Amino acid sequence: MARVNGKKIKERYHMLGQELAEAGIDIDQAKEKLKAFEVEVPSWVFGVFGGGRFGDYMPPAPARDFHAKIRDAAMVHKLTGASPRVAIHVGWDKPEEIAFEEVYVDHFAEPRDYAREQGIDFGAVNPTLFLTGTHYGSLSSPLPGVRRALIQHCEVCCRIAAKHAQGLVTYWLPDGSNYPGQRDLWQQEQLVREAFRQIYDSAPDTVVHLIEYKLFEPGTYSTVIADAGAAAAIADSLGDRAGVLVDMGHHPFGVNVAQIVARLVNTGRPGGFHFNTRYAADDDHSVEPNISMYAIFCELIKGAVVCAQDPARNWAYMIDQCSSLENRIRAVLHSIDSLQISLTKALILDRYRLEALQQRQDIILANRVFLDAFLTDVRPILQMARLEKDLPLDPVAAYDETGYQQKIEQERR
Ligand code: PSV
Ligand code: MN
Repeated sequence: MARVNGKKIKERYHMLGQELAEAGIDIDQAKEKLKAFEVEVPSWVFGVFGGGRFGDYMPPAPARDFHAKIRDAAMVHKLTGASPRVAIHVGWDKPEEIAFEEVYVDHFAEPRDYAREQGIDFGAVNPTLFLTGTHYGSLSSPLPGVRRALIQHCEVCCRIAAKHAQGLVTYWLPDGSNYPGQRDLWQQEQLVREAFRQIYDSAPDTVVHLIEYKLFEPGTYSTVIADAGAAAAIADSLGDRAGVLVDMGHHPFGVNVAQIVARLVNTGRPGGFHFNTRYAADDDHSVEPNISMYAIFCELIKGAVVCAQDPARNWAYMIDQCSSLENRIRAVLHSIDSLQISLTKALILDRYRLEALQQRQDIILANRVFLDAFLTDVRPILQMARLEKDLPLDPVAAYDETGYQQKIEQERR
């Protein structure tokens, strides 16, 4: 965003407001909803990972311990005012503590307090089901000892979530197979269901469980929870406090994610969304304000699970991106900016007009009305919201001015 002063922003906001008022759209209402939007950032996006066949390149200054990840997440919130929670990955954030026993629960009190001192809190709790011993799978491992240990790990995570976070646990399983015949597919599914049953039944009843699906990884032939239907079937079998977690990157190309969202919202179950851009049929890239993101927000708004009047109805939102080449903090700030743009576009959609056209099966006009909002430059609304919240107008540019990057590059050499 170009540098503009407060007076200019107000003028632009006013002009856009007048234009949209003619279509019956209340720009102030859109702005207030936008201000209420919150998205979590994951601790792991700031941490040490990368490497592979191109060597060990990592963007400079990865956070090397849990506290550093928390400070990076707090910096993101300071600049955006929109990410007041950091999602944690038990066993990854503190690799020395995989947390198989009850005693670990209170080990998370100290970092939680540290997060609060930095101005943020803990969000979703992620068990780590893909570390040592899980090369044949996690909750469906053929090794009963591995299954037992990981079920206990999930149980501990549920207690951490209930006691030190928001009561939300999100699960991603690396379970699948590489060749036909390698595993009994029926048995794998059964084992996963039994494990979830045990975890759900033993969890404090304030805990909400979201099950994430992914087309592949690491299994290249089969994946136990490969799609929304598989995740939903498990969630349905558990109870009201279980739902599906959609990750934008986890679908084959061409899959209509907005439609999946519509279907899931319509079930009335809890849900969540991990944002990124699906370029690689995986979850690597920062969010861009593209048509898919806009269409997804349109469904979330229709279902009143984003910026809801009753925040308890909101789905759980998190950015999940890998940032293997780009500066991580900048990349996350860019994603939040992109999400806010997409959300704002969806907030100014002329729904009444669209519904009328849908009723009449007016294919082209309905599409044009849908695109009207998408093609509108909504940045005056976003800038006005930031101005009112005393936030930098461009979080990415503001980050570069903080000197934080230079500081961490020195400290984390
Ligand atoms: C693996 O694909 C993954 O990126 C999932 O999306 C999880 O949400 C994340 O890792 C953390 O386990
Ligand atoms: Mn994810």
